[in-house]
Amino acid sequence: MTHYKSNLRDIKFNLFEVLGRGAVLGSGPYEDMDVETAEAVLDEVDNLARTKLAESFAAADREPPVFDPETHTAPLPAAFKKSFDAWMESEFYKIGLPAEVDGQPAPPSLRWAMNELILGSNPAIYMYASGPKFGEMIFRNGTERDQKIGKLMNDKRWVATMVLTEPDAGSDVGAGRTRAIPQQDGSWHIEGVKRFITSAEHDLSDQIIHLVLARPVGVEGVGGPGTKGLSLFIVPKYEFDVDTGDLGERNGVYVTGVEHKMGLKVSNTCELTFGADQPAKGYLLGEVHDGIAQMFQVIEDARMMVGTKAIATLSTGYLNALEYAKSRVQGADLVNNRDRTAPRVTITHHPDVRRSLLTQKSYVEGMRALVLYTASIQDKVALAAAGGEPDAEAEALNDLLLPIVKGYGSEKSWTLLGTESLQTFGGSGFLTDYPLEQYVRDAKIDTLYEGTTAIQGQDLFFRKIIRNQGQALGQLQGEVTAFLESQAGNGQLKDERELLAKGLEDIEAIGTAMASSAMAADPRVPGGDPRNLYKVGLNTSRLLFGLGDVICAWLLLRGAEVALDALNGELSASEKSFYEGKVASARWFARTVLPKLASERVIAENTDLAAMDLPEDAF
Ligand code: ST9
Ligand code: FAD
Repeated sequence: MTHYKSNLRDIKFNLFEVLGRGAVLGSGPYEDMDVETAEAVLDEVDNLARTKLAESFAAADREPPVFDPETHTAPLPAAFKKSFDAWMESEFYKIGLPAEVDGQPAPPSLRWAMNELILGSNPAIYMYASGPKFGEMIFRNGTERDQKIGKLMNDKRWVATMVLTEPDAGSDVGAGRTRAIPQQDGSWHIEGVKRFITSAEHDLSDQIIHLVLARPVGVEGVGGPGTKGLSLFIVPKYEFDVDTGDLGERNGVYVTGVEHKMGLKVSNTCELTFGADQPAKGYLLGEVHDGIAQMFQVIEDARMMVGTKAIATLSTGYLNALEYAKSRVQGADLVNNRDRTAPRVTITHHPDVRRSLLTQKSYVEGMRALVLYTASIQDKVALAAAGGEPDAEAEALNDLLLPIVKGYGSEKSWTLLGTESLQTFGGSGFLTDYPLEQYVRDAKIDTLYEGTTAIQGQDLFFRKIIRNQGQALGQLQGEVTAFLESQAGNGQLKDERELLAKGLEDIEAIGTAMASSAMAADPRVPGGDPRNLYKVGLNTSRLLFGLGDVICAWLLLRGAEVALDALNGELSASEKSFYEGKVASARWFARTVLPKLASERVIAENTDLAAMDLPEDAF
């Protein structure tokens, strides 16, 4: 028995019963991946995740890698390497990679369903194992040379990194100072120090490919200020032959420190120094200066990964809490609590524990539905691209959903893991005997990296709503409204649909208040004052969380409709319980989460500038 408790039944429910993924499997670009194969893949990955992958989760936390400054190395614990090898040897990491890099094409929805299982059981494995996925990105954007590199990254199982952050450039990536100096032979020398780089040193593969944002110097027309002046370079740990992958000289990029962290300790977070004692040779990706846009292809995938990781952790946190609650006997039933001789009961009998368990269950299921719904939109994007006619609407909807998956998913998961899942264990939750304390420590990072929650909120409002002129949001509103106007649930979800309608109205009002403030900040309009933009900034996280709540409620109710239908048929006892649980989650979420949006609306509509007017000394 390992720490990891998966919920494959709910994953399959979303994929096949709610989102109808059967329609995309087994045809077109996914001809070789039919429903039966996809289910078998999920079963096997689930089994692997619960056993070999999860086995080293705690051990690797207790004895994390140690950095040796003499050799610039930070080898990983043997137990973790065993888990990592089990994953790589299974070759499931190839699922979802295109055929061009020797992958096994599959719809993104299957890939993210599978990813939940790895990210829930041992998330660092996923990170070290994503080199081939980086290879896809290099292949997609590259010259012939780069395409060979992209393919080698899969064939040789090389590990890769994304290298943006510097000591003075975190959220503000455009403040980066790392330089790239052009060389006669067409390569570049990279100089500078990057910070917090995941997977930049380890002993899992003989090569590491760093994808580095740096500012070219001395070349006319490129290398200006901000993010737009950054270009993307492939910087290998070792020089190599692009045809054979044979390694050559050590390149001048060295890890000069590994951070001591609160959690996710087996994932090495490194300071990376370029060109200190010897040149760090780099190759411009695609031979075009388009660094930030190229890097965002990686970031988008990584933001989806972080949200999925967070939600996967909450899921196993909840299932561990549920198991504990079913066996922990403490106190008498509330209705007998004046009777000192009343029998003691398991804590699942206490209303407050039930409140907590249902809160965990409904958020987990709502957010899993959010991840897989977003992945199903990515299926649309991928299918349209494969057919040669990009689907701009689906792309914009995916863009809109990504900050919600990442920002809402990570904040809700990390908070609930602490306030509800760990809490269910009482004092035992604080001990290392149970996985909860590690889950809380490991999940906190999800609100920080790949853009903090504040950045996700701003991305949502300014880029995904305002810049998109509300089109993707309108598309989503249309879908929710269509559901509201349907007879979903055949009368059995009437109250919940009303709550959803009110929630939708409240979130629309929050968005409208923010849009009005944004307009009132325009100095070109009469009375326009740029300071009104602060009112928007005071509400971007509120909008992120509120919209997340509405989307999760909608998806949960869609699931409840499917479950109610299923409950009309002949079912085994366990299936009956499963579907009853689905209806209960949706009802609970609608009744306990959505009404809170009314107060969020009042706060948003009454936002003033008091917080911004307050002198710093008064804080
Ligand atoms: C990190 C890694 O934290 C942690 C875990 C690592 C684990 C690695 C392993 C797993 C990864 C697996 C990946 C596999 C690869 C998959 C590939 C797929 C095949 N969407 O608004 P502007 C672009 S890493 C798309 O003016 P500022 C766009 O080009 C560190 N693009 O921004 C835009 O131009 P335009 C993570 C976007 O004011 C341009 O940027 N660090 C988006 O200049 C400029 O935009 C962070 O995440 C978007 N949402 O800069 C930094 N947004 O407008 C967080 C921007 O013309 N900070 N672009 O289209 C931010 O995101 C800032 O808002 C900022 C601001 C840097 C963008
Ligand atoms: P800051 O940007 O200094 O932010 C500090 C606080 O201010 C935050 O609360 C933030 O939300 C807020 N804030 C900042 N700017 C604004 C704003 N404009 N509006 C509102 N609030 C704002 N980076 C990589 O390049 N590659 C990696 O592989 C990588 N892996 C990482 C792994 C770990 C374990 C960690 C801790 C970090 C990693 N990072 C990586 C860096 C990570 O992406 C950054 O830490 C993150 O983007 C935040 O930057 P920062 O830490 O400098 O915080």
